[in-house]
Order: sequence, then structure tokens, then C-alpha cells
Amino acid sequence: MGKALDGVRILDFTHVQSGPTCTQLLAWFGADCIKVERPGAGDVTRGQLRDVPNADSLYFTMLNHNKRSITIDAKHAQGKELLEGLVKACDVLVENFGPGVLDRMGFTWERLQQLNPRLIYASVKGFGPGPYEDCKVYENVAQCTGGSASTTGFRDGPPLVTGAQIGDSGTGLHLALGIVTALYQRTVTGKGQRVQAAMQDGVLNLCRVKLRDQQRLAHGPLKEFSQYGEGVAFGDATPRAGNDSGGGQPGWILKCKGWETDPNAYIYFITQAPVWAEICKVIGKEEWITHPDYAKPDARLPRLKHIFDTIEQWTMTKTKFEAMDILNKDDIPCGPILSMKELAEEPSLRETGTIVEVDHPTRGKYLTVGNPIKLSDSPTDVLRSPLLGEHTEEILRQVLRYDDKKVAEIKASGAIGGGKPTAAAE
Ligand code: CAO
Repeated sequence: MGKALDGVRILDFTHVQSGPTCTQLLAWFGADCIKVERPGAGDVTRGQLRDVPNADSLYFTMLNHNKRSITIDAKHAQGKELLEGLVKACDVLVENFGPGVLDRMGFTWERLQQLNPRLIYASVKGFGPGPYEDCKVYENVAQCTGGSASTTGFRDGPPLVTGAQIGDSGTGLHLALGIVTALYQRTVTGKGQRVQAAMQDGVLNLCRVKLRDQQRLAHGPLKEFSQYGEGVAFGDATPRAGNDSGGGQPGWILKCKGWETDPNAYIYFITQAPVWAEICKVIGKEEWITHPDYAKPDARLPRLKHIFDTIEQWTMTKTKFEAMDILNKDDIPCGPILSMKELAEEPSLRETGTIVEVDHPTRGKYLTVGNPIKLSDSPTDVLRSPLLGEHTEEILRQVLRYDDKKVAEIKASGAIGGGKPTAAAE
């Protein structure tokens, strides 16, 4: 079966996480993704957080499947010439260098348009235009500057970053959507365009409910926050919500059987209004079904802590999976806290390709996430990440149509660092 992006060629000038997330997705959808790396070193993540000596790290492999790797010294005159050839041969250039890096290499947007007017030029930066546009940014900086950290954690604790990589992978996702949208518009206009996704903007987009709450504060306390029921006054900014659901149906994380020794023996429990009677029956509080303090959602809001403490007395008598089974029979929304170990071992996620096992020539078998977006007519086959420079010669010959003489000339120039697959440098 063909792939949705068959025929689309990407010049992948990305590194670390945000950009590679984007190009890996496009590669999973069938784009030919040519990753340009610095000779002898490559993407810095090849050597970061290594678990197997002299093998590409999981950090790198899990973000660079289905790509080809070419090594080019972008600061070398002949390296620039190669890059110009690739710009002409590609549909999309994706990069997430620090601000101004690509311009310093000589590839301004104006120059790129001269080289290839159909090129889509897509970038991730930490910030959009404004006071911080020249700043370098990593994941947690984006979480802090995009509104996530100030609204995550407990009221009496410091701001908290989350394990979900909303700054890097989140912005990579935003950028991928921008790219396919620009490709679609190009089918009508015949022209490329710039696509920019700032990590601060991406995080804020994902935190929009917190901006909603910021504005609701002007009209009174946020009654669905447990601090309301606890009589704690609100300040002038959206507070940290602990495990409050943040939506119209209150929820909280509750202990389950074994919580004393298992850090993940918990369940997320939502007191959804339509199933309130079922909740009361399950926990043995049938009197709450009609009691004026509990019968209606508004009456429950000031009592959320007491309600969840009471439900927890029941959840603590069940394992998280037993509780899930019982509650689901009554359509009560809930979810066990699943550890990475449990997810890695979950057979249904293997069956759907959400988690896949990949074999790699230098590191052996490992687990990775597959494509979370499933297309019925464009299945994803997860292929191992390339070794550094593994496809350098192949790309010179196949994409740039260089003959033996030209390849030898380029090799001798030092612009591609020898062109032989190498283990990544530390
Ligand atoms: N050949 C020659 N030089 C190369 C090269 C190649 N193939 N590839 C990269 N380089 C050079 C660049 O030219 C640049 O050199 P100059 O600074 O002299 O122009 C340098 O390597 C890379 O610069 P950088 O600023 O991108 O890299 P860094 O490690 O200093 O910073 C990061 C990393 C992520 C903070 C920065 O790239 C950034 O802010 N990116 C945008 C935001 C982003 O995506 N952040 C998320 C990263 S994932 O957590």
C-alpha cells in the first residue's frame, strides 16, 4: 500500500527533539526524509543519555526512525553547494536551530526562495517575534514560559514541569500540521511558504483552558477547583490545580489497594454528573443520591474534598485494575495510573503499533513509540534510525545525481567527512 506523503522530500536540518519529532511523523506518513548532520558528530542526541556504549542512544533512535542520514559540513564551501542542490531537490526544509543559525549559514528565506520557489521552509524556535526572539530554548523553558508550569503542581508547592514533552514534541506536532497545510496550499498556488511554530505559542495553545480560567477569575472564584471548597482565596492569576480535573466534571487521583508500597497504585476518578447515582451505589453511599448537599453538581462543589476522601475509602479496598473494571461497568469515567513499565508490557498497545520493537545494528532490539496517528490507507512501518552518514553517498548519487568522479571530488574536499557510516561521537 502507498503512503500519504509518497513523493514528498524533506530536507531535515533538525536536531534534539522538537524538529525531529516533526520530521519523524512526516517520514512515518511516507515522506523521504533526508537528515543533514555534521560530519563526525551528528545530532548531539546520538551521544546523550547513552545506555549502550558506542551505539546511538535511545534519545536519538526514538526520534529519527524512517529517515536517511547524510553528513555535510554546512560551513564548508562545497558543503554549501551540496545543500543548495538539496534545497532545489526538496519540497520542505525543516530546522530547529538556534535563532539566526540558518541565516549565518547563508540560507536566508530570501535565498531559499531564489533557490526553490516551491520550497516550504519550516522552523521551530523558542519564541515568536518579541523580546525573547533571540533566545535558545529547551523543553522545560518552554513549559515555564508557555503557562504550563505556573498552573501545574500543588497550591502549596513550587511550579512544576510535566513529563509530557509538550514544548518539544508538542511543537513538533504543530509544525507538522503547518507543513502539510502548506503542502496542500501549494497544490493550488504552486508556491512554497514559511511555516513557523514557536514553543511558547505551542505550549500556550495546549494550556488554553488555563487562559480560560484566568478570565473567569474576574467574575468570581473558580468553583470547580478544590481550593474553593477548602475556603482558600484565589489570587489574581490561574492557580495550580493539583489533580483537579480542570473541566466541568470534577476529578481527583485516589489511592488504590497497595498504594503504601506501589507508587502507581492510584486511579483517576471523575464524578461525572450523569452517573452520580451509580457512583453513590458503588461506594455504598446511596443516601447521597437524593441528599440536598450531594444530589446536584453545584451542591457538591464546596464538598469535593470530602466526597473524594469518601470515594477513596472505597478505591483503597480495590486494586486500580479491579476498580477500573467495576467502575466501567457503570460507565463511570476513570483511569488507572499506568507506569512506563506497565505501558511497555501492554499487549494491546503492541497490537495497534502504538508501541513497537525495532532492531538496530549496533544496539540490538529496543522498544519505541509508533505513530499515534493511524491512517486507514497509509499504514506506518517503523524502520530503524540511520547510522551517522549511512546514506551520504546514496543521496549524492540518487538525489543530486552525482557520478563517481563528482562523488570522489566531494569526498576529497572534506565537505562530507569521508562519507563512511560512523558511530556517533561522544
Ligand atoms: N555543519 C556545520 N555546522 C553545523 C551543522 C553542520 N551540518 N549543523 C549545525 N551546525 C552549527 C550551526 O551552524 C551553529 O553554529 P553557529 O552558532 O556558529 O552559527 C551550531 O552548529 C548549532 O547552533 P544551535 O544554536 O542550533 O545549537 P545549540 O546546541 O547551541 O543550541 C538549541 C541548541 C536546541 C538550544 C537551539 O538549537 C535552539 O534554541 N533551537 C530552537 C528551539 C528548539 O528547537 N528547542 C528544542 C530543542 S529540543 O529540546
